[in-house]
Amino acid sequence: MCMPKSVKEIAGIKVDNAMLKRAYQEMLLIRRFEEKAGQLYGMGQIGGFCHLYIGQEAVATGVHLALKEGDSVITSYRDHGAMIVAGSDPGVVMAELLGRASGCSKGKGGSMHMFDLKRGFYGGHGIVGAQVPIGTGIAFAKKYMKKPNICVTYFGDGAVNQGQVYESFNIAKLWGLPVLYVIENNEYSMGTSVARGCSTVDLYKRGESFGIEGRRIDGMDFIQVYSAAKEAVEFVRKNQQPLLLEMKTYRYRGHSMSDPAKYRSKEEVEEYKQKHDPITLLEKYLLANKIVKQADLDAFEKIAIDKVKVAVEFAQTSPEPDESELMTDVCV
Ligand SMILES: Cc1ncc(C[n+]2csc(CCOP(=O)(O)OP(=O)(O)O)c2C)c(N)n1
Ligand SMILES: [Mg+2]
Repeated sequence: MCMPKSVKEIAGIKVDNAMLKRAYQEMLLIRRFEEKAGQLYGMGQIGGFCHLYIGQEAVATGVHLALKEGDSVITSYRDHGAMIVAGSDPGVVMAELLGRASGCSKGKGGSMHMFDLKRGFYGGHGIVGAQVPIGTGIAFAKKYMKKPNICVTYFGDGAVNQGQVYESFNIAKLWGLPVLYVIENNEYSMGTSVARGCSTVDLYKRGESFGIEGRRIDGMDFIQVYSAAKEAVEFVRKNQQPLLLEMKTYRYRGHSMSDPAKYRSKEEVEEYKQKHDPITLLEKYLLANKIVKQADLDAFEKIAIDKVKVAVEFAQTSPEPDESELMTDVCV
């Protein structure tokens, strides 16, 4: 069958030009948003913890674009990117960071506790690995209610050594739950490299003894991420079985905003930025395949910057939560 010119087949998965352009814009928006968040943190406008997603944009973007209406997502505290690509208003995300009442968690959750249930986003979890059984439970709910949906459950290379991850794997396989586990292997768990903290470093094999298949993907390359995610999401949905993807990625900034950065060299970070940056890689692909012109890229840049500006203005002009909210929405 002849494919329309704007649709390319990559490893059996069709990726159209509109999707590629959208992905580029989503990643750019996350990057500019996170850069601004880092700046505002430095100015003292954001309190508490703040874990930036810079460098990892292709993962949340590629996986999200492979989902369909009604699917759910749950992740760790490094959650701003997943919120933005889920379609949450960047203003509401920024307001949460600034602790304002108009934030997605009414300004009381902050960076680590973003939620947007309307868009199937279940957080934002500060306890390493805690989202894994919850995501598995969400997948159980989909199955129990006979919904044609799945739950994507992200966790880091540091979370792979937590016991609750393996309890979840067991139940997910035993009960045939529609959960896609995505390990975001950004090479470090705070200041501990995968090699220092993990007895086995092929993290995609961690589900094997439970009968869960796994694949390792270049998480810096949007097209690879999207293609793998599309295939995986359809497998999980159709077969009602869990699956594991290990996304090899990298974070450019510190673990959080207070990071002495003594555990890796400047050269290592620079190498990723120069050779593997997800936005630059897709940009080169778009230009080389004449999907966009430089003028389009300039326009995308302006759109992203303007959206972040509007988000910041919204956040900064929103009031802080009222004192009467001090004991609401919290477990006491
Ligand atoms: C159960 C638990 N242990 C320790 C911590 C402290 N802690 C916060 S983040 C983190 C590192 C997790 O690394 P990883 O899973 O690789 O995620 P990344 O930060 O790289 O996204 C640790 C140990 C915690 N929050 N929860
Ligand atoms: Mg990590």
